[in-house]
Amino acid sequence: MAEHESLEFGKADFVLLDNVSMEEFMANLKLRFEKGRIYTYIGEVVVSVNPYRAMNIYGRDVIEQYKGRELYERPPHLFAIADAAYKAMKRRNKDTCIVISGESGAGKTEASKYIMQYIAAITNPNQRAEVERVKNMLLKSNCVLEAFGNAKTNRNDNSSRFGKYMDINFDFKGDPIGGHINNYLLEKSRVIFQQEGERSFHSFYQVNMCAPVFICIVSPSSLQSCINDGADFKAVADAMKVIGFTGDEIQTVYKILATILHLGNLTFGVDGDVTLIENTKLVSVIRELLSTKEENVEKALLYRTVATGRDVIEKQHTTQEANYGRDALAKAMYERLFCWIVSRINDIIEVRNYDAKIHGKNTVIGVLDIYGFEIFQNNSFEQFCINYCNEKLQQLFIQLVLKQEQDEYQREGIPWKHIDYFNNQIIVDLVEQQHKGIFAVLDEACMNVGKVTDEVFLQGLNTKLAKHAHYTSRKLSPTDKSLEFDRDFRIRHYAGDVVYSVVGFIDKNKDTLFQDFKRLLYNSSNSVLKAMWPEGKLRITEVTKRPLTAATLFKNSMISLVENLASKEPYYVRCIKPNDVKSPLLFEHERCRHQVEYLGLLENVRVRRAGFANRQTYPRFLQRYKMISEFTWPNHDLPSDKDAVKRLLQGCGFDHDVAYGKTKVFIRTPRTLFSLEEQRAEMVQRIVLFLQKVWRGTI
Ligand code: AD9
Ligand code: MG
Repeated sequence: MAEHESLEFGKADFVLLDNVSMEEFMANLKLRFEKGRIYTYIGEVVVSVNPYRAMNIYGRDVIEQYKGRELYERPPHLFAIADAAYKAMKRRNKDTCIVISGESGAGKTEASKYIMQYIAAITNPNQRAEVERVKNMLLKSNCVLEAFGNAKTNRNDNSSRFGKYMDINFDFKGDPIGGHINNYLLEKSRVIFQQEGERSFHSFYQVNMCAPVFICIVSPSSLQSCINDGADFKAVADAMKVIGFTGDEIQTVYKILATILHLGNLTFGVDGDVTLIENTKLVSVIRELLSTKEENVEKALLYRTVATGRDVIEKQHTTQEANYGRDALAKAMYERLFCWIVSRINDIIEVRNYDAKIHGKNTVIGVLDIYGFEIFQNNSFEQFCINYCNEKLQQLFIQLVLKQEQDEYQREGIPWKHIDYFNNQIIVDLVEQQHKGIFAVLDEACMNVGKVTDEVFLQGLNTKLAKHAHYTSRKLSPTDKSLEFDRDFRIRHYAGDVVYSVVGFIDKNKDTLFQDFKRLLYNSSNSVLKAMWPEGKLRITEVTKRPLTAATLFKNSMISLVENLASKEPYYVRCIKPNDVKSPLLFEHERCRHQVEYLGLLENVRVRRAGFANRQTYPRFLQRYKMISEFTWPNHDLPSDKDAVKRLLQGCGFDHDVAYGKTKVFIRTPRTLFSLEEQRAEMVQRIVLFLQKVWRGTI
């Protein structure tokens, strides 16, 4: 509890609430939001409410206040959690991670940037050039990744459409010497389709505004936005240069973006039974952008090479197939571009510092900023993956927050008491379980030799999951009004019910890109583009392996992400979105209550409190409270600090409310802590008065 946080701003830590009820929790959250206190603790977890306005709390002066301090010495802040993660890493040589969660628009990405800025600001006191370079790269990479991986959605003007986990590596001095970014499933379908009111990725608008040389054509209505694409274009171009992208590479990036925009305008028609491209001029433009031969572009768009036994034939597309192929090409080129950008950044920021290798110590802080839970008007395969990802993170939170407590009580030799909570493992299993899970049913449907349709997949779900408490569909619940169409199924997620349309699941899962396109891009004379498509080297007869499906790839990447996070010491930021209209003034009670509920924050407080509301090491406890006891002030003569703390608490009559661990004293109820704080404040007051009198000469 921070002394300078007066009650006017509510309780700085929810564990200090008089009663742990939803009403009290919400009243405190609201009061703090209205007073501009957007951060509140639950022990070491930071609860953050998106302020939707610029806050003057991230400057150099504030950073200085948090540097090297303990969590409770200052008002709750992201900087305190960043500092705690940094200190744990440095002092105890531990890998740590900061997991930021919350629904779309709750403030995760902003939080992750402030955390990175803080870490950059407090490290490298000796201004080593190599470390400065690394820090600069890490910060600049955000700007580039956001341009290519974020988009305006109906929930957030700058919504992350990919998951990002960034490791920052530190040397033995605690200075950043490199990093690595893992990216997770980009929502590439956005390249070809956006729901009403939404945009494609920022990068397209930036290049369209600022690189007229490529004659980009985008329908004007989709350009309307409050986002300053012109200024962003410049910032991204500068960032790419600083990071070390070559001129050729940057040009290729623009060319790929332009190609994708042109592909969007390409239409097919029929003449008799021949499929043809209607706007052939565009083919020339695309050819030039891709540095390939004109007839190759046209051929790849209209024909597919297929191997039948030993024969290789060219099969003409129907217009439907041609449309499908064009869209798949646009999506794949963008996804490949995005992954290439990430890998280029990784090449540049990877650990190269020899110091670290000599000293053998290289610790890591990981920062996870992933797409938040989302419910749209239309929810498809992408929302399904995003929401599954959030289920996994919630599961991790449940396990680790409990596990951490358990570990600590065990370590300190204190008995542990179990607290009930909703365990969302059942939903995680519903999605990822082998043979029976939704991903397994989807993969099975995709493997069908005969009819492979979304309906077959839905039938599979209905058969296998008919009795599952968290699954239903129109077929299973025909009278349910929320299930409007036959194609709908509904999942009861930890964060709410989501109706998914089955349409497109099969295609998106198979994620087929005709080999002809891969060959086309590999055969480009632009070496940067060519390098992005190494598999284009294979001849059609050499392509035998069935690639892993999108669902399997995503599932595997989520499982390894969670394993990775679980192997580190985690710190949590739980973000809350106060309203749906981006207002800095509105605290929509029901909206917030729902988030508090599904994030399990109340249970978090209970777990934290049922054990002990507060714990402090013996020396730290003494440092703070020794002035309230004659046995410890100004110094004690007992054999150990632990004995001194015991003597102090017995003297105050609090002995019954505490437990003495090996290195820490555990205080059960917040009242005891309040009381200690009050006695301390009283003593401070008395000392101040005394000193004033001495100073005035009245004593
Ligand atoms: V998503 O899951 O990627 O769609 P996020 O990442 O949770 O979502 P984001 O950080 O992008 O949300 O925040 C949304 C918007 O809220 C930002 O663009 C800011 O306008 C606003 N925001 C969020 N946090 C802060 C803050 N600490 N101070 C001021 C903020 N504005
Ligand atoms: Mg985000």
